[in-house]
Amino acid sequence: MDCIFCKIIAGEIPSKKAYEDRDIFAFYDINPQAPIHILVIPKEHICCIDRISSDNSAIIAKIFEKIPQIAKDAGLTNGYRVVSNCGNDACQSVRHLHFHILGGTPLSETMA
Ligand code: DGP
Repeated sequence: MDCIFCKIIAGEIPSKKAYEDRDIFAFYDINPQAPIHILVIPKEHICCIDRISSDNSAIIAKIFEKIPQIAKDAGLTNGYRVVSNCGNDACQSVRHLHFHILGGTPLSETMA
């Protein structure tokens, strides 16, 4: 499968890792949109939120259990935003489900 995030998980493309366990990988975004910008992804290839189901939702729950720790370890002590783009209208550019953690500065009040 020609998926850039699967290649990052496999170490075929270098990344700055923020967290890893059996099911989850987190790394710093190559094009940061905030002082701290981390992507959290399932190691299993799931294209987007549209493909979350009862078969894989335990991994999504685990991601959200780990996000506070990943944010804290990255120094985000004053809040952060979590975003996931799904599909064309949301400008999802990488079709491997990912959750952006953004913070390190006061963020915009608007989200769209
Ligand atoms: P989205 O637009 O929601 O699909 O976000 C995809 C993000 O992935 C975007 O912010 C840039 C990031 N990205 C794309 N390719 C790479 C890469 O090779 N390395 C890293 N670290 N981030 C990448």
